[in-house]
Amino acid sequence: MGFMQGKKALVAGVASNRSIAWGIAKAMRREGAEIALTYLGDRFRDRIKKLADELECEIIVPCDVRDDANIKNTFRELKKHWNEVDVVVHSIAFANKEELTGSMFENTSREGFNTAHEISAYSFVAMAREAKYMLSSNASLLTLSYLGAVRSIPHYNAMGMAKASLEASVRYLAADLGPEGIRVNAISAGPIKTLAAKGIGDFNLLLDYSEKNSPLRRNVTIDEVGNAATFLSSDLASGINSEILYVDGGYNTTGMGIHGVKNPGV
Ligand code: 0WD
Repeated sequence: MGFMQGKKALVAGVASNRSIAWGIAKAMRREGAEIALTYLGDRFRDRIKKLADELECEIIVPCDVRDDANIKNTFRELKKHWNEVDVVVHSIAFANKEELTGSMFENTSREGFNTAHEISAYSFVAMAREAKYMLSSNASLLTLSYLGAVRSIPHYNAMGMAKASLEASVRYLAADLGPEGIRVNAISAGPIKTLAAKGIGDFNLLLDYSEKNSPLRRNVTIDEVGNAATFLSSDLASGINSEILYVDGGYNTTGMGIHGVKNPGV
């Protein structure tokens, strides 16, 4: 019997079978959880339906987190199937591709800054607020961050600032919801080739550099992030709250890369 047996988990942010959210949904299902998925819009529906079938997941709800009514509707739909929800996973981020390149100083517009923060950080708070009335007494909320929140990473730009805000929101949500037994954590994942990651300038260089310089000398997989997310969202992690857990092979703890990059002209 898996250690998520009896848990009900809503996973938001599956865009393809390469998504980190997909790694998380698969791992939670393997450990016995029932899964519900949200998808961004009609364009994704058929793809998500196929993936949902693989997890015997019957609840798929459209949700564009830019719209409060969409978020409200997600939990209204969920309530038709489940009385309570034990786990909410937020694996969503967006920034304008044109601004995920070059320097942050020169290439961050007011609109681009706002968009990145609204979709990648505020949406976690908005989802937590709407989820609240359905959360079980020892529920867990989880979001996905990246090292760019706490270090400058070439081309990550406004997304780095949005991730800093997201990590702060983990701490504030944890403080607000902790008294009710609800835990709020983030996983800061190492770089993984997904649809969203392709939008980041020179992402292949970043992958190559972290593979060569992480203590494990390799990048992590969505399955490894999925396993860590499953642990964090389960009762095995009942004492872990307001934490940013790095799943990056130890890369964030290194002070100096020992291998160069293929093209050092970043
Ligand atoms: O290297 C990486 N891939 C890392 C990703 C390293 C560390 C963290 N992360 C984070 C991302 O910043 C994000 O928060 O993990 C989370 C998941 O990202 P992912 O799995 O890398 O990317 P992807 O498979 O593209 O899923 C992100 C999805 C969107 O995909 P697209 O490709 O359509 O942008 O976020 C969703 C969408 O499904 N999304 C939205 N969902 C609802 N409303 C919205 C929106 N407005 N915008 C994007």
